Amino acid sequence: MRIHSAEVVVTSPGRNFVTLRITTDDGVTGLGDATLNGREMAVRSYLEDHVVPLLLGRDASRIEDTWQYLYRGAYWRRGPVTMAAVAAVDTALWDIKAKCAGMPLYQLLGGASRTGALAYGHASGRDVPELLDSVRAHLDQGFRAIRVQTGVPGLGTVYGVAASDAGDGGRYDHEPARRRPLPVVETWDTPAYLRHLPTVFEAVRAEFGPELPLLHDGHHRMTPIQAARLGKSLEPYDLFWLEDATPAEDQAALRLIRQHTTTPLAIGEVFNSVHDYTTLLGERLIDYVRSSVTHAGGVTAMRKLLDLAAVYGIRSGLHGPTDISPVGMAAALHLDLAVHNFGIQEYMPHTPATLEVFRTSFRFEDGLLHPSDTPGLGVELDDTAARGFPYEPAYLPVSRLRDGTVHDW
Ligand code: EZ4
Ligand code: CO
Repeated sequence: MRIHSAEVVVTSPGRNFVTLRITTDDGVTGLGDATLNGREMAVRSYLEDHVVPLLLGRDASRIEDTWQYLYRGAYWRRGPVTMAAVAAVDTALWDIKAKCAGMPLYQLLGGASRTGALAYGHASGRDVPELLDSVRAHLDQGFRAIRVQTGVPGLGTVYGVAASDAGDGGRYDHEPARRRPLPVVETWDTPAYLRHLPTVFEAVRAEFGPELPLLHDGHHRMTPIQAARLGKSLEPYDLFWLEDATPAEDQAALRLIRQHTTTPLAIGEVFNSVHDYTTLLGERLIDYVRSSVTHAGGVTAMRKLLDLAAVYGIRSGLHGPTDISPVGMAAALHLDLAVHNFGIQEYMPHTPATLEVFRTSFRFEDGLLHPSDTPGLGVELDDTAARGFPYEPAYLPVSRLRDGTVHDW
């Protein structure tokens, strides 16, 4: 079974997605997600100009060999653009292999280890009353674990907080509301955030009790000692995890945080290689691995990363924002179901327009996600619908401190 063709589809049903479709000479198709928020066209070029020509005529069944060929063969290895491209090829080939086997992908990964993947939803509010309403709305939607983000007194728009409660329980999805060809600038103040956040968690625990798993994303804003202090001050509220407390590329920073707090730590959504994790895993400096199939080199690489994490008792918490396409989400769900060291899965439901383009079969029931038993990944792309949503340049925001200094967003 040879690869007959491969094409890149860029579509923007409310936000941009990059998808690779590989077709074999006997007409089997596979999809892979290559979406890199704000750098979509770089991945499209990498695939179209440098990868697709290498794929034509290759044996579609040789997934590991193709991964190594694209990774080692380029000489210039790692990096988000390269690894999103490699991920898309790898995921599409797994989709093809599972379709040919007539099985859902999770069966090829060892079969189900659980009935479904515990998902967490994104509650947010500009203030505490709005946040509590949003938590309630998410519980009503069936979520059994909740990420908590709020505005900070004195600051305007803050990461993770819905700009308005548009009758949907404060759904956070910053990009579609704020699309423009230049990044917007947000003002940030870490001391104000550190003073405020423990009072938010105190209010949420007082309202919803001790059992509900609560998560929080620090989104790379703190220094190690600030993160250590936040972890300590949140200990009474028993977080499921504190995510991205410090900029992720400084693995050694986690040593300092770990010395001071028992709040569980999660990191890795911006990582693209197992090599980004070696200190973190080997020294047990984190509790959850946050990478996505889309950005970390595909199903093949993510499986290896999770198996290495398992050696150290570290669990998965795969990245699942709306800028992971339904194809990337489905790939995550097959791994979530199969690996022993599953922890939790982030889940931001995609918009109806996105689900018109990507026909999914995964389901969300009683707080758990299941990839379905459709052979392959269980997602198909509707080309006609995709063509109705052309690419629009859109960027993530940029942070500046009150004195104008560029900060981590
Ligand atoms: O900001 O995916 O935990 N989730 C996150 C996301 C990221 C976006 C960046 O494209 O941090 O909301
Ligand atoms: Co995050």
